[in-house]
Amino acid sequence: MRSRGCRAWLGIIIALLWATSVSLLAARPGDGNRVVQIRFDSQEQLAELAGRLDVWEVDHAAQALVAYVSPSDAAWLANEDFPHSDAAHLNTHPNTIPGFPCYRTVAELDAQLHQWAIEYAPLTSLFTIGDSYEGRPLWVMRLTNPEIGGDKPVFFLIANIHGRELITNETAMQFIESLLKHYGTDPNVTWVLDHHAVYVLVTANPDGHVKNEPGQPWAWWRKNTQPYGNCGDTGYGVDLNRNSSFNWGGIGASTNPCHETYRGPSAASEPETQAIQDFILTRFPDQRGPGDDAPAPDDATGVFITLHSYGNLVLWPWGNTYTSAPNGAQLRMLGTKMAYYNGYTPGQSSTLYPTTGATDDWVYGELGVAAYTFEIGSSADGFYPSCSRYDALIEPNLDAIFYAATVARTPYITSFGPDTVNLEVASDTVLMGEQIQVQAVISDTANGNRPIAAAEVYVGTPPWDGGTPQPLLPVDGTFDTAVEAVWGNISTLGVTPGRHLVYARGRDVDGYWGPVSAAFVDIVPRYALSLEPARHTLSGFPGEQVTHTLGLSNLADLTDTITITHSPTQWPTAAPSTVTLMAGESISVTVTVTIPREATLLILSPNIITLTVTSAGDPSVARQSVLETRYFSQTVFLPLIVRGPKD
Ligand code: 0X9
Ligand code: ZN
Repeated sequence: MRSRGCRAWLGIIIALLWATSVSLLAARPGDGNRVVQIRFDSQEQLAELAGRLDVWEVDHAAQALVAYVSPSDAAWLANEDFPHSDAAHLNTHPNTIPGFPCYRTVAELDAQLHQWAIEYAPLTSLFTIGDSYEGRPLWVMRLTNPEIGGDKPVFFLIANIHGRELITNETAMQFIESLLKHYGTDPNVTWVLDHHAVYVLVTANPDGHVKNEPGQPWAWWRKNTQPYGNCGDTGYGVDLNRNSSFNWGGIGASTNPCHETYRGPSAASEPETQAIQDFILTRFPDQRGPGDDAPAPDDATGVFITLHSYGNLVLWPWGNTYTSAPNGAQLRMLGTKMAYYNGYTPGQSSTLYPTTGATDDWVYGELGVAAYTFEIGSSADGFYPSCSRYDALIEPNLDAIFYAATVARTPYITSFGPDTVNLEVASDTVLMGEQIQVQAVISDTANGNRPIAAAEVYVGTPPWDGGTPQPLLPVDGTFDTAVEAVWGNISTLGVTPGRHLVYARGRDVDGYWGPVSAAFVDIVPRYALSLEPARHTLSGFPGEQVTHTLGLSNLADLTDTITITHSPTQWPTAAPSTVTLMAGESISVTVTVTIPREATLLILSPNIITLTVTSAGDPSVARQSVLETRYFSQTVFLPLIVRGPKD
């Protein structure tokens, strides 16, 4: 574990030394800042612009970008002969945040997380992974069913690395809420939280978020708030998406503390970066060798997504080079799958513009974990989308994020496999040992339309826990197309009564199994009995016979012969030994106990027996009742005689 304190001090010292040398160059964003459109001629020019400016949009086809520039940036653009003009289509005078009630403040986000942590315990746990520069806790919520153990694959979602990207916090919150609200009722949410561990850091840059909260005049605050240079009131801070320690300090990151892409004085100089990196190191194994071209193995585990806005993009490493990452084809496959769900444009992040020190590059570069950036929303939405756009922006992302969570066990394999959709079991309840009719559609339409080759289903125990597969067959008789309707009559032999998940999945011709899709089924015992009451006490005088009367019912749809036994008895006891009941029939069972005459003399204990009724149809189906017989002794009334009128 790295020492945060030492690094912070080292960072400040370096910053002080360094700031004196660069302060004359420093742009000072503030009054006079403009949103401009800039034309570029080459990738090199794009990289140069993105390395210095706060780039909001890139239109590669038109070779133009939109950036937020300070007067000194504008002077530099003029000096460097970059044609630029005011970007008139952007609304630079929007309402205040109070006019945007759909965006919660950091305080409101934290309060909601705390409420969920209580309301949904033990499915949730909430903890801090460190503090921001200004001392705000970085809250991470863990969502998983703790009653199911084992090594759970990890999916980690973070949002709001950039303070002004307000829709990202809300997306993370809606994702949490959709899991909490649907656990136990939606079978897919249920299996994911049963078998995977989901972590969400809703506000990675709370100080930057708070800067945006007062509304007009907009802060457009992107960075954290740790000041390093002489940047005035508005231009300071470190771009946390340039501060990560993998390939830190190269292309697409500024050395100027007043620039919006300032990389910080050293790799992971910022407390937010350190907290996130340290936490991630505890959650994911290191699965990649040290070289830039060392791939993680195909069965590498874990998925990480960092939410940004805007651009309608799904991006993956590398960010610093156009060369594809060693797991490039695999990162592309999962990225393209997620883009299928949210409708965004998938691509390697450097194709937007080159960057170094981005969070996703660190997660993949350091550990080999599949890591992605989503840029939520279009240029018309900007950083403060109208609240009327809230649902439209968030909902498709919930599907994309949830997909990522479903493949977290082996994303580089599972994302290649087809999806199982419309899984249905013919009936929610199935008699134990009887077959379940299952049908589903296996679809490779989001995976390049490769033909489906197989499908299978598991009852109760999923594939990764050693469950037994049962085949599903193509409805049209042959597996040969990219979309196949499948069906099967599935055995439930050996599955215990109760509520279970049924897991189905498909495999394509290249041998990749896709993620499972689940449905609930209640296995009900074929034979069922009820015996009432569960406990019965009677008293009588020594020498008397007392009769316990119980209600016995055959709850099954079949005739059943029921054996009646009881545990050893001290006193003579008479009970029927078998009884045959028609389906649904009820009778009274009488158990007669004779109280010994000498009970008082010998001071006998009460006679307690356990009566057991057992189904002959299914000997595992049994019910019990405890019958207690007591006796009245002559001394029983004495206390009443010797007591005074009132105690
Ligand atoms: O520049 C950024 O940090 C991201 N865009 S944003 O508008 N949200 O600021 C894009 C980063 C792309 N690079 C990597 N993800 N590596
Ligand atoms: Zn961002």
